[in-house]
Amino acid sequence: MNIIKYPARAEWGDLVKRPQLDVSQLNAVVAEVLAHVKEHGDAAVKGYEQQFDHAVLQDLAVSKAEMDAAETLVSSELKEALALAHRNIAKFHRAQQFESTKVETSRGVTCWQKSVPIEKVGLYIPGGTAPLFSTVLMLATPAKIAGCKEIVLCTPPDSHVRVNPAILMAAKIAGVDKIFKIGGVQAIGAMAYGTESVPKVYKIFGPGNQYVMTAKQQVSLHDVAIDMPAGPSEVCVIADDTCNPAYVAADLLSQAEHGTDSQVLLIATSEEALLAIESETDKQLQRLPRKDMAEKTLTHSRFVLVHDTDEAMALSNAYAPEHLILAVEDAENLSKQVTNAGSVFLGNYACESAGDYASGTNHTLPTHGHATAYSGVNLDSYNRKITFQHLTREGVRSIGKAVVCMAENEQLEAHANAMRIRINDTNP
Ligand code: HSO
Ligand code: ZN
Repeated sequence: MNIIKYPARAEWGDLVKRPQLDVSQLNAVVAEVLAHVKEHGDAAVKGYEQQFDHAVLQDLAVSKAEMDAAETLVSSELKEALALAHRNIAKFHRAQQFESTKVETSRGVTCWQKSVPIEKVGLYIPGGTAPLFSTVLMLATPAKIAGCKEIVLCTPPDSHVRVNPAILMAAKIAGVDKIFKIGGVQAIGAMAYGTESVPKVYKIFGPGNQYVMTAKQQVSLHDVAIDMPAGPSEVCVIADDTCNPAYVAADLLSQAEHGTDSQVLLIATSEEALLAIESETDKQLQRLPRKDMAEKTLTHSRFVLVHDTDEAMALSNAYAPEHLILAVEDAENLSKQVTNAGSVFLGNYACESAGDYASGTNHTLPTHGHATAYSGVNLDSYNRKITFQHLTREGVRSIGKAVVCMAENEQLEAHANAMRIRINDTNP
């Protein structure tokens, strides 16, 4: 890790920078796959599955028999853990329901909003080195609570045409309707355009590698909405001398094991704590099965020493981390200063893993500094707010003149007329 002591504010810009991914080469490859899926549907998808996942598929959909088999393949301990996580995620997201209120803005003019679920949503769950079945719960649970009518899930099969049973089990618990054995760019294309087997959806959610990210970006230009721009996962820990260095080290490593492009930033207000965390990190690293990956991540991680928690928080806000852990004495008080972060963990006991799996908050969060403007996935991500209004005759009297005046000044005579005809109507 790189230790940086008391950096001047002028150096912060470099400290909070993420590596810029050059996707320009990917763009052409991704565009070609997408175009092919758009034109040839299932046949193209099956071809790419053979090419990229070495899976020869007859049927793209996961069958009822495969769903039933998953039930027997997953241990009862894991099933119980999934059920607990699902309960908490459901409880937290159910509490996000929108209450509509009718507002009389002028006499006779009533306006209101209604939250209406997106009818068809697509969820992408990557395969890769760690099959993230927890992400199935994070994406499908709020979709179900919002009332999305069709929830489609795509995930890559292995070369034996099987999908990880824990992914299927999580999908079953969360109530996903249709699961397809499709990965990568072809999955994004299938959900964006629709094929003979895969329904077209209106919004695509979920993480993925650079190819998937690029595909989501491309389809979002014309065809479908996406949850958010995504990038490698990140954690920032602010630690003072009351922190437990072993806990902090464990948190940093839990992020580091995600992938070599993961971002790990420690901001400590005490040199003693920083050094203790560093040696704990080294110690715990040796025992990890994914040691090589975590070790690589740590080579580009930053351990920064600052003067106090105010300065630490200012630096964290400039970084806008996906996850922020406050391992400090008065975490609640310090948390009031958070302006940019995806999800915040308060105190020595709130580890990121709690939120990754089972506390109830969503783990699909903005990375790459997008926490400055984006929220993580939540119930609203699956809804649109449709506005409604009703005007009475009195309403026309209240705002009619203003509408006509503004329309005339914008030189939109037809707009003015639409109101004028109502104002002048003596026999409504
Ligand atoms: N930390 C990841 C989510 C995750 N961790 C899933 C383990 N499984 C992004 O928030
Ligand atoms: Zn994680």
